[in-house]
Order: sequence, then structure tokens, then C-alpha cells
Amino acid sequence: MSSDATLVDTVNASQSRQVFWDEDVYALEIERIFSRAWLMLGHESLVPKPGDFITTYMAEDKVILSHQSDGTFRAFINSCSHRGNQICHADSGNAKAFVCNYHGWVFGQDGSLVDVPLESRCYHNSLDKQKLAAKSVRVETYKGFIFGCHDPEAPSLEDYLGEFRYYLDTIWEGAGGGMELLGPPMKSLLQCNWKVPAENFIGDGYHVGWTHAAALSQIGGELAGLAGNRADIPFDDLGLQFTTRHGHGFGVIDNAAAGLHIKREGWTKFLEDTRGEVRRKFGPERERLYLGHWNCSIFPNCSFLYGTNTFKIWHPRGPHEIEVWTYTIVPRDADPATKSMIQREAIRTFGTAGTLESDDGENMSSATYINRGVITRNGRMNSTMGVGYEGPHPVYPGIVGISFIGETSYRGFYRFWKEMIDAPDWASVKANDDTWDSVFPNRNFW
Ligand code: UNU
Ligand code: FES
Ligand code: FE
Repeated sequence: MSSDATLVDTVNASQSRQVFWDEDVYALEIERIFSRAWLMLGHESLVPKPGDFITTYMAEDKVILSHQSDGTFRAFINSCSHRGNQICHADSGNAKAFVCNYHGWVFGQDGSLVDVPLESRCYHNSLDKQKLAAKSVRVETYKGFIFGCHDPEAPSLEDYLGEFRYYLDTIWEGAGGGMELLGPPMKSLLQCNWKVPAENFIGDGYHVGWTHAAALSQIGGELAGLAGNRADIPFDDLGLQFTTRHGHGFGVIDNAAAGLHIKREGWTKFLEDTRGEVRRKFGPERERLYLGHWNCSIFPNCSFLYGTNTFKIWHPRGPHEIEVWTYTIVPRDADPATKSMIQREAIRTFGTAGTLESDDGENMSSATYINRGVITRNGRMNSTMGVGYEGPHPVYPGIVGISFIGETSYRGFYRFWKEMIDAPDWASVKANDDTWDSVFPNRNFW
């Protein structure tokens, strides 16, 4: 990497293309972001009963997430403390214990080492099993969503989500039942840097009418007018964009929650039936969000579309590849027929072979692999759309951008990315809590 390259320029809203390509940048991301941030592990609905487990990833580390007999959730590294073999090879199941298939060491639901074959005869009772538990992960939940973190100094999950909970509560609590995930996830490999989909989902309203033009006109509905950027609709006033303290953000298109659904009766009825309660609980500003379509990323690598209801984790596989995990997010209180209708529509649009998913995939690979070229990779990218047309809002927390089509939440994502990359520890991140949003100019915008 050329040493003078400023990876992220928060003043001019540009990024070095090395953020998508360079091995050293990736190593730094693993150390400073994925080893220190709260990462999405799943939802209680995926492991509803004691003993239920799933295996997943935190970046490239395999972990087991397990529902304990006391009702809590624990996670631990899926690698045996004997010679390192993977402990559990199943995607999910229910287990009282996990037996390593190499030499038979047995780990409890909490990752503790509970049994060792031939322990007294061959280890002569010298083995300190207490010290040989599988490495544990900090686990906390928010509204049923389960996150893991490796850093004991990281803030609580509630503080990490911070004021973004104002937005998440709108749907993760909603009218009371909140949301759950339908699994098992679809899994696919995509040849791209993990940030390309993360930035796309956090705030790329701009690509929707262009990349997805054919799909939108074919689907019809509220979003068809975006197709080809041709229609006489208010592109600069379609909704809002948000970014918050720890890089989480989203864009909302007003009154378009079910916009990508062809079969939508149950879903729109559910929204109509529950919007009144959301209004009573959260007020009209959040009722507005409840009825909109969101493209959203939780920093660093979890994204979802509320309305379309696809839910993604972008597991990095080095700088140039990801494993995409796709769940469907549905209201817990919806009836089973509505849930499966939502799931079919989510898979049709954003499943592995979804019509819109495959529109995006080619761009994501292209935006990554173009940087094979040395001259190319030392250039920069631009994210200036809407600079100055954003700021602190009288009602909505964080920084709020004027339109769904803008790059406010991109700038917020890379602002926090840079902060994490530069910070030696969480204490130095916390020191910026009161000044983080000063990089956004024109602060009296609203
Ligand atoms: O492709 C997307 N991320 C998207 C599609 C976002 C909003 C509406 C439709
Ligand atoms: Fe945006 Fe090409 S026009 S990447
Ligand atoms: Fe897209």
C-alpha cells in the first residue's frame, strides 16, 4: 500500500480504493473492527429451546452459539483446545454436549471441557480441565437478536447500538411482538470485499433505480417509478437517510414497506393492523418509519431490508471474498401463512439467486476486482452526494440526510470505520462520544 494514501478522508468524503483491496487493511480490520465490535450471531428464534445451537462465524472465526439450560445464550470458539480440530461440524441442532471427532474431548453446552477419554490412565490426572474450556465469546441480546464480541473493554451491546436503538425499536419491538429470523440461512460465496455490500445496504438509494431498473419495472408497485431514474417523482424528497454514533445507519423510502413484494396481502394487512399501536407507543415520526422501506446496516457486517425483509450477514473471507448468509426477518406475531409469504418474496428478490440480489452481485465483484490494477487501486472513490443537506434533526437522533437518495449513511459508516481503525482501544473511541458528528458540515440544516 502506498504510505501517503489516506484511507478515509472524512472532510472531502472520499476513500482510498485500497479499503477494498489491500491485505494490510484487511488485517487491520480483523484486529481493530471484527475483534472489537459487536457482531450479529443470530436471533433467539433460531435456537428456541435449551440445548439448541447453531454454528456461525465472527469474521473468519467459527463459533458455536448455544442456548443454555438456564435460558441464557453462550458462544465459544468452535475449535478444540486439544489439537485445534473443529469441535462441531453441524450447521445447527440440539446437543447436551459437543464431542470432538478427533480424539473425543467433550465440551459442555457452555464450552467447558467436561470429559476427556482415558484421562486418568493416559494423562495420569494431570490435566487441568478448567483451563481447557473452548475460548468463550461475550454474548448479549437486544430484542431477541444475539450478538457476540471478543473485547472485554467494548461498551455493552445497548451502548454499542446506542441511539440507533431508537430506530431498531420501531421494528424490532414494533407493536409488541418484534421480529424474528427464519432460517436456515441461504449461504453463498461472492467475490467482493465485505464493505461493498455493507455500504450498499446502509445507504445506496442511488443504485436502486439504475442497477435494479429491469426488476423494478417488472415488479411494478410503489418503486416502479424509480426504474431508469426517469419517472416524474421527487428523487430529492423520497424519504430520509440516517447515520449514528457507531456507524449504523439506514435509508428509508416513505410508504413503500411492501414495495418489492408482488404477493403482499398478509404483510400489508399486518402493517395496517399494527401501525396504530406503533404510533401510540413511539409517536408519528416512528410510525412513518414503520410504514417505509429500509435499507440498513448495523456496523460492521450485518444488513437488512425492512419491508422486503431480507436479512444478511456478510462474513469476510479475506479482502476479496465474502460468504453471504441470508435469513428472512419477519414479525413474530404475524400468522404462519403471512410469514411464509414474506419469506418467499424475500427469497425471490434477495435470496442467493434472487432477481435483485443477482443485479447487485456483479457490481460488488466489479467494484472489488477492478482494483487488481495497481494504478486503479491507488485512486480514490467519492461519496459526496448530499453533503451539507444533512445534520442533527429536531426529532430523529444521529445525523439525518434530506433524501433516501444520498450518501449520508455511507459517510457515517466510513467515518466510524476510520475511527475504529485509528483507535488503539475502546477508551479512545469513547473519548469521541461528544464530538463524533462534527465532521458533518452545515449543522443547522434542519
Ligand atoms: O437494492 C437495494 N438495496 C434496495 C432495493 C434498497 C431499497 C429499495 C429497493
Ligand atoms: Fe457509481 Fe459507476 S456510476 S460506481
Ligand atoms: Fe441493490
